[in-house]
Amino acid sequence: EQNKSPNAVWQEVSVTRANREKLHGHRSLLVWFTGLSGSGKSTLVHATEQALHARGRRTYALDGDNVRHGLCADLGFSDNDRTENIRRIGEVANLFVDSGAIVLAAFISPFRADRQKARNLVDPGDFIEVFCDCSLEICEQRDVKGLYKKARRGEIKDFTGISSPYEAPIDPEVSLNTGELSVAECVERIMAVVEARTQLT
Ligand code: PPS
Repeated sequence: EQNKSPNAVWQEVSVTRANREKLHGHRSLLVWFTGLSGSGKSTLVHATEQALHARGRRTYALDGDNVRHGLCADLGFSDNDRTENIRRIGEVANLFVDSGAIVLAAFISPFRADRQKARNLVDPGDFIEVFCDCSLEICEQRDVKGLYKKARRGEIKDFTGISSPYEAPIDPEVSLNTGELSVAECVERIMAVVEARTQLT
């Protein structure tokens, strides 16, 4: 990315991420949920956030539909706009990680290279990719928002899985068959990985 503010100097901080993590009693982390529309990303983000919150963890959830009303309101669903969407979200998520929060991000994020860039923004080990692995058939059958029907009718162009690609993760930290597992089972698996990674040493 071209930096258009070459004269902006980096301001050193006096309260660090490590200070904040100590105050919170746990490490911060970025948990990145990826999958087709209707694969359960938002449901799992919110259920996991509740479980973490109940244990006294500092959390923050970033969700596709919400972010697209503000931070990314100027972006659509072309390949370039999706890349820019994920770039901005990665940067924002990184700031929240620095604030000491366990960040839960729910975005289709269909391109492997874009997810890799988000991963590279945080320290190694501070990124957990959760693949919400649900077949297109099941997502389309559920069609919670009626978007697949519209996409099939040609009323939405560039729709993921129909007229725009989805590149599945190759080696995600957590892979969940969300077409078969219950929400509780999924949350249990996510929590096991998240809780292990957020222990302060
Ligand atoms: S991306 O690809 O990561 O930039 O997408 P994201 O920001 O997660 O936004 C996905 C939600 O936008 C709605 N929507 C679409 N999805 C896919 N393709 C097209 N063309 C599209 N148009 C609108 C849809 O509600 C997605 O929400 P989820 O929660 O994934 O179903």
